[in-house]
Amino acid sequence: MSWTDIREFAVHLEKHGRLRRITAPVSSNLEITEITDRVSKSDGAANVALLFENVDGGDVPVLINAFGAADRMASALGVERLDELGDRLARLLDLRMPGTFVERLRKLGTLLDVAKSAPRTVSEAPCQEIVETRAPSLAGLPILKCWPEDAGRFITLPAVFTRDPVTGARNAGMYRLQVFDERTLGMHWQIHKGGAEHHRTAETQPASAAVRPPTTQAGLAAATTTTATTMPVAIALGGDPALIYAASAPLPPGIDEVLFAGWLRGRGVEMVRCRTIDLEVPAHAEIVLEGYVDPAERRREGPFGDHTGYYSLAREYPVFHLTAVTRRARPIYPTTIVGRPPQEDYWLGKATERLFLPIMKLMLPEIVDINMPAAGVFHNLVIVSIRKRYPGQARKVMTALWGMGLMMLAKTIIVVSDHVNVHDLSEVAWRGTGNIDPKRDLMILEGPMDDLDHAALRHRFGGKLGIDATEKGPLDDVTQPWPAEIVMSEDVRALVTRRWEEYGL
Ligand SMILES: Cc1cc2nc3c(=O)[nH]c(=O)nc-3n(C[C@H](O)[C@H](O)[C@H](O)COP(=O)(O)O)c2cc1C
Ligand SMILES: [Mn+2]
Repeated sequence: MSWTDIREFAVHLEKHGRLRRITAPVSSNLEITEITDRVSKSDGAANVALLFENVDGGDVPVLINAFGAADRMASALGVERLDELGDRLARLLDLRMPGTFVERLRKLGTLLDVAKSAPRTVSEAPCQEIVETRAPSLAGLPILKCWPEDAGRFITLPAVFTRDPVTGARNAGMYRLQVFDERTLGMHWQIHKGGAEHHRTAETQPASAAVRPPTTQAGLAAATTTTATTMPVAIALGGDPALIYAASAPLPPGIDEVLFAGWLRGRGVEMVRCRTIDLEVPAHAEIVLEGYVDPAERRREGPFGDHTGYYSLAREYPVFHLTAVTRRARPIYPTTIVGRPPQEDYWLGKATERLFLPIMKLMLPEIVDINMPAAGVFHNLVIVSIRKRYPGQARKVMTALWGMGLMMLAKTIIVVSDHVNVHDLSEVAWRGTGNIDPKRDLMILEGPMDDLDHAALRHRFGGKLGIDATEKGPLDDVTQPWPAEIVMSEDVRALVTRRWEEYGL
């Protein structure tokens, strides 16, 4: 099962009672946040996707919380359980691939390709039913102001497309965008991300080697205040859910999110050339913002109520200038809110956790399972279970994880033994505190920290905590005998089960 676009997915959700339409007039200013926050924090049938049909009296409906539960996130990616994805990826990887980890990853790129996942370029696209190049404007889009102290309105569920100015390799990342005015946006790609890497490369490129500046009249007019070294950027809203997810996924640099989305959905994503810049965007997007970033320009972005549950502070970030809006005749505006967990983004992260588990196992075969609980907002808390075979293995796993892609940003890693259910936080707290001697089992070191970590030693750098909460024994040079865990004998359990009725309980 795969989707062509977000509206097809929305129809599917509605048919299964997982989406509700709200026809009452609502405001994009805080009101949608409060409604969505309540819905996304509720359980079961009350947690539904929301389609607000009358926002600010305009005619662009707002779709939110479409991915905000396990079943909807799975269904967005065409499966019933998120674990199926990991299983699929594990099968893809289990070809007794020779070579180092990096070689295997490279091989992964070709495997995805072989699986007929490659994007196709089309010449006509729903996302270009309307093309506005003369006076492109964000006015009329129901972009949310999410929280009271936000610096303004923010686009929160975009796929931001860039190209490496030297190699031409594509990246698609989900980076929020602050509305400065109707044709200027803050570009919040954090320093560790793909878009920022392309941006750094653009900064070091001489003007002649740089990407082409906008070619339309409007684009050229907008570009006159900049140097020729502009970097084309396209922002897609909507499109196939697998691609929206892929933009949020921490793929290794060089692996194309569009190819990956094609693999997820079992057929290549249809892409179309932008009208004012040299980039391609998903043909089935609802709205596309074409434009460019001048590598030399920065502007204060934020504050923004973030997924940590706190406001991320205002900082200098690059600026996006609009050269065209292309869209459907009657677009839907897809968005999300982030804030104190759990919210919709938790489920996008869960999909990544389940999908990337086999890749982590490929590098660290002792890993059994992993959990990044909602309260840990991804980077604060990672719980991992391992089969321990030699001294120091928990520490090896922690340090390896800290060296693996965006896992470098993990603040706390708790390692437990293979039999521990990492998804049972009560069990993790029980064993994790009972099985450690803090003097022996804690490892504190320093490294790169998440951009949003407000408690770090300094911005983007700080301490990390590893906790070896595995059972200790001779392997760990522990001389005291380790006690057995309390378990009732099988015959008594069977007896009591058999006689349960008799007890009248
Ligand atoms: C709703 C949502 C909003 C996000 N906002 C940002 C953001 O503003 N800046 C950022 O760097 N990452 C943000 N992320 C995380 C990135 O999308 C994620 O790290 C992804 O791996 C980036 O793609 P890349 O690895 O190609 O850079 C957000 C994720 C989600 C789910
Ligand atoms: Mn990427």
